[in-house]
Amino acid sequence: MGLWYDEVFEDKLRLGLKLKRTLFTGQSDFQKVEVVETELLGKALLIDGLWMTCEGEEAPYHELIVQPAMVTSPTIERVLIIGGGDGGTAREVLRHAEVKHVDMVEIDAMVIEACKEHLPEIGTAWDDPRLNVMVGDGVAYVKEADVEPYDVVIVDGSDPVGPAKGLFNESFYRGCARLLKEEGVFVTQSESPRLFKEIHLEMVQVINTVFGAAWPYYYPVMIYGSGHWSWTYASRQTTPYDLNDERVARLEKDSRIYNRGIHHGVFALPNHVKQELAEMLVKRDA
Ligand code: SPD
Repeated sequence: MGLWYDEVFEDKLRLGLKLKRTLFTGQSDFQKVEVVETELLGKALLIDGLWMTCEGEEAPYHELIVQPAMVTSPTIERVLIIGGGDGGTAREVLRHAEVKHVDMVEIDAMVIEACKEHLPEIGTAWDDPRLNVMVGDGVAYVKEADVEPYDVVIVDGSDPVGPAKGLFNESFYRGCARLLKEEGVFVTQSESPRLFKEIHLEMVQVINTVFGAAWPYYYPVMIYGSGHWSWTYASRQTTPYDLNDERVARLEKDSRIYNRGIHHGVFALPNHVKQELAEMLVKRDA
């Protein structure tokens, strides 16, 4: 049988991958951090026993959390990333030459160090001079930071347990809105619409309340529970349909997943979600 690593969902479902070997295990002040090598999906990061990212399935997650916001925000000079300690989100943001400055606030230095050492294939932009990495609490940052507003704010956190719990409530989203330009774009990972449907829909509802509009979008990510993952896009003035054609054309050339068709496709909603969003009065134009 060999050695397997299973993420277990409430003692009801397991998401397991067969391991080749363990590369790193550490206990930080916040959480257990592990890097393993799997048979199927290459090297992978786990936090508190939950799959966070892996070489073989990181592209759909990182391209999709970043690019819909980056091709629609009118300007993309200043970007804030909360979380993102593996470096994949920063890498995707920094593909755009228009980006001048990225602040990244990751709570756990051990995640950054373990990923720099063992997952350099994911975080390929650590040395980019436009990237400013701060080890600190993203919740406090969005509440207190006295900085110029950002064009794009991206929340690339873990699940709503442990230190990431504070990234899932109205007060946190209000902090993100405070730091965002009026026409800027906010995006967060928003859990599985199948396995964690209630959490997902509640997030969309609260984000809609804060920004006045919210667009959940979906794409498969095999390494996360149910394989059906979501992100939620929000803006006070911009919509996911305000595409900058030049940016899309540049990205399409060397993205693994992202292209114009995918961009439109991910925002298509199943009927039951449309109905649930309408009942929650989430403003939608498609
Ligand atoms: N269930 C896991 C959700 C993880 C979302 N963030 C992953 C971090 C990848 N940069």
